[in-house]
Amino acid sequence: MLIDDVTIKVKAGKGGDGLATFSKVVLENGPTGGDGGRGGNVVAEGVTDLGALRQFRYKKKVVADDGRPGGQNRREGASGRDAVIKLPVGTVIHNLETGEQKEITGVGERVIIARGGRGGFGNYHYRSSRNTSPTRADEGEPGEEFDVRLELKLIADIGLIGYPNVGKSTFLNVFTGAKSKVANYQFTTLEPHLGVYYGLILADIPGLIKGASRGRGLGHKFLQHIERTKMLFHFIAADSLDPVNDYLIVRRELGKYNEKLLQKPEWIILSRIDEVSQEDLEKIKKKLKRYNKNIRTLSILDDESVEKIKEFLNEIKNGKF
Ligand SMILES: Nc1nc2c(ncn2[C@@H]2O[C@H](COP(=O)(O)OP(=O)(O)OP(=O)(O)O)[C@@H](O)[C@H]2O)c(=O)[nH]1
Ligand SMILES: [Mg+2]
Repeated sequence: MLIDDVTIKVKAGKGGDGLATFSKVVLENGPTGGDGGRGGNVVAEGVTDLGALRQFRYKKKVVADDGRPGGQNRREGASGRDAVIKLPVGTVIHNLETGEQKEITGVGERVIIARGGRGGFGNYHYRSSRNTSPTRADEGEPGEEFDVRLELKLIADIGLIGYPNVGKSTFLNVFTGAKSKVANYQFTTLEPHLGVYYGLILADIPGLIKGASRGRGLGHKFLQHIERTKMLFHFIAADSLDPVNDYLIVRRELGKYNEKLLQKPEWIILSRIDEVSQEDLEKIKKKLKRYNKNIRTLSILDDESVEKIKEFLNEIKNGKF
């Protein structure tokens, strides 16, 4: 199962303590205590592996190393090592203490989640003409420590949505060569899949049904993965008993999850048109047009209709819509 929402603790390293000491060389005897080293940060790094949050199934705490204390002869303590965690690109990092959000959007991109404490000054730092023998040295500062929620929201251009068993995964596989499971029953798809059509990223998600917002079917939590898509392809099976009702139900569920999803540009993909007569098809189109005029038809059994969808995808890729 795809893990796309986990809460963990992060703890950055404490800064090393400063040292208070004096030179043992005769006639010198000045302060020589060095500063402590910086505590390690907890750092996130973007990776392509969508399953990377799996590492937190059991491991719920990430701790960076503390800085080392300052040494004799003004030696600064070593910095603590950063703890680097790999997060899938698209992960939103919520600081549960401050509400602050950070985001990983690129592979290899690094973001500091929690900062290590500064090292304390040693007594060498405090020497002055008035006080040539300071005994003061500071403790290192504590590192930041709080809970973070790591929420993966896929980064895709087009989200494929609709009722179960309407051909969403088939579409993904035919046009992008992805391998999302296809079968003639509901809820074949249990977790999101990505596919790429010449640079255009498509996200296939599980089907929605009436009451999904109340947990029916597979619920609606996975809609987080289409929140950031630029547009939606809303699949309606032409051979459904009531295509308009299917459309309206899914729209209602989208709105219940997040009103903003209703404002995204949406195309209806009227699928499985080989299952109905031309006459019925025209009737369905006419009815659906009252709600959304952007309708494309598709039968994956018909090469011509597949070509037309390719042209459509090319137009989207070239920024026509
Ligand atoms: N006749 C016909 N069957 C199709 C077409 N497209 C898909 N199918 C079939 O419809 C069934 C459902 O396809 P899927 O791609 O698994 O549907 P889905 O929307 O991903 O379903 P869930 O993952 O359950 O939400 C499968 O048996 C497909 O082979 C089509 O254009 N014509
Ligand atoms: Mg599917």
